[in-house]
Amino acid sequence: MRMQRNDSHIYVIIPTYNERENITSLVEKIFDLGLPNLEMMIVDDNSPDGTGRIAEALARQYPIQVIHREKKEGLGTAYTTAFKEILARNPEQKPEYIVQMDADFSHDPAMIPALLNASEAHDVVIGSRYTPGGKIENWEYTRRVLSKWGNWYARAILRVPYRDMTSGFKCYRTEVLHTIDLNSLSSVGYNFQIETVYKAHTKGFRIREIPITFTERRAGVSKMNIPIILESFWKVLALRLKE
Ligand SMILES: Nc1nc2c(ncn2[C@@H]2O[C@H](COP(=O)(O)OP(=O)(O)OP(=O)(O)O)[C@@H](O)[C@H]2O)c(=O)[nH]1
Ligand SMILES: [Mg+2]
Repeated sequence: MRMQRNDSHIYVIIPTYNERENITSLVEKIFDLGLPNLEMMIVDDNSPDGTGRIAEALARQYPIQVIHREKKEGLGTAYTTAFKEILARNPEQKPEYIVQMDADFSHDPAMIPALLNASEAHDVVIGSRYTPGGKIENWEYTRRVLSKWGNWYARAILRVPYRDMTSGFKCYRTEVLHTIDLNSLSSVGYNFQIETVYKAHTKGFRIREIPITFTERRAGVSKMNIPIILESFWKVLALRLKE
């Protein structure tokens, strides 16, 4: 770890919807990493399983801010809500690192230091399943094909070199979030990931992929559905046409 990072703040944002089985152990594992100046934001959409209440209990023990939204409004707006909160706290644009990850242990908290290290020389670091060394564990065939196809489609249409545009495990430097227009991010589902990378790319930010092993959720229920897939199909086209 180099000096620069030791005094800068790290935010980890975790959106949750019905993650009761995962949230406590995930939070513990992240704080057990012992990273200096790490703060967490959990954005919970009034999860019927009580994840929001568990998060509040955790916030009494750890430096966590819980943002409660009234109803399920999608992953994309959960992130932009947290991004805006972080930017509002940091009007001078001090160097900060903003990590985003899923609550379901698909993203291994042990990889957070690697994302942060790579962020010293890059503005956006993507934890990538499709970069050499990256892996996917326990994904059924249809999910693999869908993800591969979605990434191929985004790469081809948007003409960018990144292999894993849909990854939800990333680290941004503050400048990126200050520069891209957060109000223009409109995706509800995983297309949000494509949008953020693409906007950072068009602004000329340095983007790097590092390999991760992605593991299918071990508990809880998937929120993947047909509308989310369709959203990505047409929003990628729309992004390209807006150029
Ligand atoms: N606040 C909020 N969080 C959400 C919403 N939808 C999904 N999430 C969270 O976003 C993360 C990714 O969602 P997942 O359900 O894991 O989506 P996925 O990874 O595509 O699908 P599976 O892993 O197969 O379930 C998880 O932490 C979810 O709890 C939402 O509408 N609001
Ligand atoms: Mg998941």
